[in-house]
Amino acid sequence: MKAFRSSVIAIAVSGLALAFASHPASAQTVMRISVSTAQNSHQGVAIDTLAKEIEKRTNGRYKIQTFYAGALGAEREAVEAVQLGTQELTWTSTGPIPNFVPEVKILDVPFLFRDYAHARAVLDGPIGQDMLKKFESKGIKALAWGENGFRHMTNNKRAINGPEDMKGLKMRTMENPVHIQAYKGFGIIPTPMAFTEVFTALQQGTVDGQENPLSVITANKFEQVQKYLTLTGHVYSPGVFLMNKAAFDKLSPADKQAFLDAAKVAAKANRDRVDADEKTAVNDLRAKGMQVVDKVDKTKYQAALAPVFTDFEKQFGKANLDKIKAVK
Ligand code: EAX
Repeated sequence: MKAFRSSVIAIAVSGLALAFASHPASAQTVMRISVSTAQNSHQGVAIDTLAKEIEKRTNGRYKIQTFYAGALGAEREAVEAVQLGTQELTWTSTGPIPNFVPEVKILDVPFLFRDYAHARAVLDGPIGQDMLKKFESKGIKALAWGENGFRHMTNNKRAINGPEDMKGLKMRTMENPVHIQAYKGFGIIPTPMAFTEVFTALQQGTVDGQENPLSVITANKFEQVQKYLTLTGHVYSPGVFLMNKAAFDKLSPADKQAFLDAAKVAAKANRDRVDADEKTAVNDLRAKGMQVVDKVDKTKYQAALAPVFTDFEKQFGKANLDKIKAVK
């Protein structure tokens, strides 16, 4: 019985060896991708869809392992790892990107985009597509723009009914110089920190508040540690699918196309989930006890940033800002 079993195993093993020897192309390459929020979120949908589409389009020759909630590190570490090639792929917000690709900074300017349709048109059009190319000289292949969403203010101190109510609030911000400069303009005390530390910082009162899109607020259950939400929509937060450039360059032309096509499908799924979250999140957060200010006069918030905008026009060029604003 024992002898029989081992000969069956021996046949199976030699059959397997033969299969690999005669079809070397059937060997599987495993790659890793990460996001900073939970799997059940627009970011989880983004990388789950990318993994599924790449596997499908390469007949399983590429297997993408997915990691959620900063399991491989926060966004900045993930971008560094992709640049070094210790991790092949990541989905990140543009929070940490200015430190790697300064040209992308302009997208983080507050009140630059009117609405989701405008932001998506800019990113999918020549301006956004040219920007994706800027990653290449930094050792990164940007596969496609994804989406994080329009950011809103939450805090534990008071309802924000106008820009004056933000004065003196200690708010966690992304490690993004454009955001930090703008939020100082609001009178906020910015405390940059990695996303993976935010929930605990809010819980322990290290900061009074934070700002993030509805999709991020709900996926991370910030309603458990934040009382007030105001729908300021003060800045659009892009997402982007990144890959180590050397790993991308090693792909065959057909596989390169498969990865790029997969990223397009994943970006659409990512945006569709943001759209779905936008429809349900406010009711959901109210039901869970958050006090939500949803009537917001955005012109007041913009006016509060007038001196900052003067500086942004110098930094980025008024013509460049106008070019983005003019996209229909
Ligand atoms: O997952 O760091 C942040 O606030 C970003 O929005 C991040 O993508 C959240």
